Amino acid sequence: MNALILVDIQNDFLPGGALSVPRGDEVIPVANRIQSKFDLVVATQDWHPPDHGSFASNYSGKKVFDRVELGGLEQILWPDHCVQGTRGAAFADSLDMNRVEAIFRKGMDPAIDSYSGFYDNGHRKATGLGDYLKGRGVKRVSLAGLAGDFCVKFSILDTLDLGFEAALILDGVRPIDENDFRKIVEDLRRRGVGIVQGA
Ligand code: VGL
Ligand code: ZN
Repeated sequence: MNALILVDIQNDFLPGGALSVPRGDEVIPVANRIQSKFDLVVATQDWHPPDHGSFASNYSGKKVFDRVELGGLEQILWPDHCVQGTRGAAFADSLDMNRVEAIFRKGMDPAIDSYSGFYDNGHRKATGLGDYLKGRGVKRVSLAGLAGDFCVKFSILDTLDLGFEAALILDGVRPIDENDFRKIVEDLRRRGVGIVQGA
């Protein structure tokens, strides 16, 4: 079984969104086109309460991209994004969701962030995605979505930790920081991740 995970393809990560990823909209046609190549398609959804501890707005005297401690871990502060029930948290309008069999939400606990679709950043609680994929007999997991240097990166690292083969669909990903992402891709390649083109 080959699975595709569509990572956080949500309005707030698109141009014009609250935490926009440069050219983030360009992942959508790729995500739509490649789905037919997979036996199983799932999606992750960043889904924060308004009082989430990763939002700079919830601290006095802190601004976006400052760092604080959250859940015993270093936390980058973000603009308010993907707030539960808002349009920013919804999947991109043009993203084809018909073949998506399950959606795994993350980031609900105000006291810890969750970049990976599998676990929170402290690896304390699982979302259920790993067990779901194992239960479906998945061996190889391919990932596309946003943002390449955060949620896609940490989801791929957990994919490997859980013993799946992993592939990064390079043209189906956009990062917040291009320079960071180039290094991340090289690191993932060294760890055995397949770096592939979806197109
Ligand atoms: C993400 C920062 C904060 C992501 C989510 O989806 O990459 N990045 N929350
Ligand atoms: Zn978030």
